Amino acid sequence: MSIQWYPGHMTSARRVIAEAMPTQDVVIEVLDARMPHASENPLVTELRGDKPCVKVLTKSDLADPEVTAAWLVHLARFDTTREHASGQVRAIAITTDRAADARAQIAEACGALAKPTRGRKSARAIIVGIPNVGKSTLINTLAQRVVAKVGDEPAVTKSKQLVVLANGMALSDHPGILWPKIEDDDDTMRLAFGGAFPDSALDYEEVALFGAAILLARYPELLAKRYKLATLPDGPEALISEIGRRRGCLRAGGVIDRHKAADALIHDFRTGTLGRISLERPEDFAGPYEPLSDD
Ligand SMILES: Nc1nc2c(ncn2[C@@H]2O[C@H](COP(=O)(O)OP(=O)(O)OP(=O)(O)O)[C@@H](O)[C@H]2O)c(=O)[nH]1
Ligand SMILES: [Mg+2]
Repeated sequence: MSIQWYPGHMTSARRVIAEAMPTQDVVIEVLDARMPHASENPLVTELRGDKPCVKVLTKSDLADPEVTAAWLVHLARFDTTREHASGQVRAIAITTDRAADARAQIAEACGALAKPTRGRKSARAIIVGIPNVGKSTLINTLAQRVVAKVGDEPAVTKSKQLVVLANGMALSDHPGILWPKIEDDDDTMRLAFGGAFPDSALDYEEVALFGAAILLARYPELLAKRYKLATLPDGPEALISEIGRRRGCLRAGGVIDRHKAADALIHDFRTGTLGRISLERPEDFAGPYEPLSDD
């Protein structure tokens, strides 16, 4: 599935981020804890260059805790976006359900990496990432007041927001950015399943079938529990049909409304109603994710 969605404000956001980057002391890159690989934007990697970076795996309340722990170990050992291990990258996992913990972890990680430059007393940090990942929620959590509008759809933030925290750190929030061509189809589908693109840009059924395959393979017990299935359907197509039957997604004549059934599954995943689910594990990846040799 290719996604035809690259709103104009993303082009200007990219320019604004590029212009701001030289004066930043640390980059806060917000990733989706359910898919830290798919949600890592190569454009952010390119724009941040050698700036110290805190990778914040957010929405960890929705992700499988064991898998998140594995990602943190993985990301702590390697800066996955580069060829060489780097001391300039730290990874933490947070959830807005635990705001004080989120504030403490970010303060600690930024404090360790960001040294204020150019005679300033406090550091400057820039918050970047893909759409709908939780950037503005994070800036509000850090500021302990509402400075940025948030919403459960992509492209809520359309322009830069600035805030100075109680500790003096200056933070900027930016619109979510994507990169013009997402090379990997599976990455695109994971991003779609998680809500990084507007629903109008999606083929709901295709996205739900993709998610259903992962859930059947990795979280069958959560599916069985949520949809009260004594035996699991033998494939994604059959699962969507069964969800349609169970949830009463029917059209005239008793025909299953597959679009509605797909919508139900996507909604149950995104809201956490199905349970805590990760779509990716570090061991799913080779290439740049291969352990680096010590020499
Ligand atoms: N469960 C859960 N939801 C979260 C968390 N952080 C953010 N959200 C939700 O994620 C949705 C998107 O949050 P935003 O902060 O608007 O995301 P954003 O990255 O600023 O999005 P854009 O400005 O559109 O790029 C909202 O519905 C938030 O309530 C979290 O830690 N856990
Ligand atoms: Mg926002």
